[in-house]
Amino acid sequence: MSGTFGNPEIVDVTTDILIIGGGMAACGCAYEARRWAPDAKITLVDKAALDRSGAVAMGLSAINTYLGEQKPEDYVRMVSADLMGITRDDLVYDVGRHVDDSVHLFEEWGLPIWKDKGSEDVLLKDGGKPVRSGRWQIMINGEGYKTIVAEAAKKALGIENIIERCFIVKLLLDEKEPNRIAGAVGLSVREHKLYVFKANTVLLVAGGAVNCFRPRSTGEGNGRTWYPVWNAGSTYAMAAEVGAELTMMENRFVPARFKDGYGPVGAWFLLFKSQALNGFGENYVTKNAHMLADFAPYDKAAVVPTCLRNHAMLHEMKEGRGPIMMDTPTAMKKLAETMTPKEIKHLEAEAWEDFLDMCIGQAGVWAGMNIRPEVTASELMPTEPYLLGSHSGCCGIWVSGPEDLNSPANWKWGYNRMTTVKGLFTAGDGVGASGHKFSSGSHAEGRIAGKNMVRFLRDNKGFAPALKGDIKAIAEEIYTPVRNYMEHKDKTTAEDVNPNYILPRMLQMRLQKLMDEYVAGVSTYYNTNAKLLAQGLHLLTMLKEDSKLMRAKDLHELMRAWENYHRIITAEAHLRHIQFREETRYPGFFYRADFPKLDEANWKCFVNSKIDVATGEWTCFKVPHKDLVEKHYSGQAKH
Ligand code: SFD
Ligand code: AMP
Repeated sequence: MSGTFGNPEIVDVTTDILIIGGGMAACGCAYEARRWAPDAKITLVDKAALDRSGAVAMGLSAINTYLGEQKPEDYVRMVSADLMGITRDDLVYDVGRHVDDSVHLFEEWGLPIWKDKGSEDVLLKDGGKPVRSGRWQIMINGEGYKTIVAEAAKKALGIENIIERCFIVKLLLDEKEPNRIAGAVGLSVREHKLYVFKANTVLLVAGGAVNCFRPRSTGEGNGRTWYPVWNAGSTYAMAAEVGAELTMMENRFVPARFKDGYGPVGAWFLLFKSQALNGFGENYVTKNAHMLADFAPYDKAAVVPTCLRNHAMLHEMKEGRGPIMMDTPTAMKKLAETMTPKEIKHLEAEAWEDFLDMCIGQAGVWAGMNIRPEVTASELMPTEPYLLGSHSGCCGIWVSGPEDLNSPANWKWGYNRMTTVKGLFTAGDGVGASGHKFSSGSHAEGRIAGKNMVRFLRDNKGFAPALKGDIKAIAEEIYTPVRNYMEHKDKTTAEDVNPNYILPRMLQMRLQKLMDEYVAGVSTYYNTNAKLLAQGLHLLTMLKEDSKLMRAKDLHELMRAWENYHRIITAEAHLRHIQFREETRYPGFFYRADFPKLDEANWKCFVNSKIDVATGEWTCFKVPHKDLVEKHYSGQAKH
């Protein structure tokens, strides 16, 4: 039977390993799981097309985690300091010791990696020396990065095991065994089909959360963000809804980016050695160094933590000393001093290529505004908040870690990278309390998860998943926005204006407005307090109630509706965690104005949370933190 709009064909798929998402972590898992389980059925499902889905869609111009001669211990120190002391050393170390192997694979698969003079033709794994932009970062020609990584995943799984354009809406638990994953359900965004997956083990790697907050780009610029718009918090929301424990959901990333185009700054700061200045030409990080001492010892980290750099920038903006400018002309002039005219031309080309490789819109802004970086400085801005666990942020899901690192018992209760729901694994943006993995680390972590899922599969061979819940009722629920539309569309002469339903686009604006105003978005300079949060939660609860009234006039809008639902749940986790943590741990990312200080005595701990699946009740609680690697905050080590 083939489906019609509103009455989809139900497609049943039974598999051993189900991978939800098609990004860096998913591709890593596909590759590794196939190596260890050549005969297992492995199915990957992506809401988009694997070749260009996820954060690496446009490509990237650097791989931000490549250790080379660095020690994993030092990587652990850097990550911990950048995230203000609260990370899981076991998970970070584990990424550190495995990440280079993924980068070597990328090179083998055809990714061009910049090399120092003299080792141009030597592969990294054979001792080739990469061009380092920073201590941890290496430069690449990466516009084809994602297609290259996806190709290997496709080859590993076989195209017949990859389902594209299918948006997973919810995970399903097992009917017989409590707290045991059994499958997932998703809608095709191209055909009238609803997919019902049964699986022994599931990897949930649907990326971070974008567009929970009102973006700076509104009106004609709406739709432009730094992180990918199609990562809608599905990872956090779907995990939370089946009772998986979340961790550090109060954390967020507010990147400093080139204004309006969201172009990344890393290459400019690290490779081109450019400085960011206030409107009066002052280096605000040096100038405001005394302010950062309020957040000791982290101000003495070898690299000033990302949030503290923002803190210094925001101070200038609030005091009226904007705009913040990236001084590209001085940086390029300095570099050109020792260059031939041909090399200077090449440098100018690299300045553009940095954006053409990963953020084409920024090159568009430059072209449209007559900006030549060697002549004109460019404005920077702190963006709207993003929720993620793989870049310079660490919100996510609480997972079991490696067994061999002498970590506390409650950090390694099960299989490596398994969540607190049996059989449900995650990686990349999904794993909390361990940021700075970036593209390479997310791939490596996907591989770690994949290998352990194969072990899990072997140990649970006899398991026959039985889905909890009535699939007919679930299908009905998923198609509610379609019913809302069908039932009410003729009661109006203007399809988009109707008292009986709300457009997903409108609901999204309502969510973004309340998150912006109450939960420390850009309009309050990232400030909030207990009163604002309580009001925000009230409004969010009302919004959640109204979300049942979203309409979908086509499959695309149906996906939009469910993306928004995932955003709401993710936003709620973020809000509740911020409410719970009574201190300002990440100044520059957000401020609890009623608790403006760092409080090491009471809050040097993880904040975890969990939804009770029976009652829907959400609780937050403290989990003790421990350093496994000794930390130094001398400020002496140089980047
Ligand atoms: O310049 C569903 N990142 C950078 N990493 C680097 O190594 N170097 C850089 O240069 C980096 N920079 C950067 C980066 C990202 C972006 C957007 C820009 C610049 C502009 C970060 C990395 O890209 C990032 O850390 C990893 O990609 C994270 O990997 P992962 O696997 O956790 O997420 P993903 O790749 O976004 O994939 C998510 C997938 O899930 C799918 N999906 N599928 C089914 N159902 C659902 N409900 C789904 N929801 C989502 C997506 O389609 C996707 O396939 S720089 O700024 O520093
Ligand atoms: P970004 O382009 O901001 O995403 O950063 C890319 C990489 O450069 C990440 O590893 C960042 O931590 C690092 N980075 C960016 N800006 C700075 C800076 N001013 N100082 C040190 N490291 C930075």
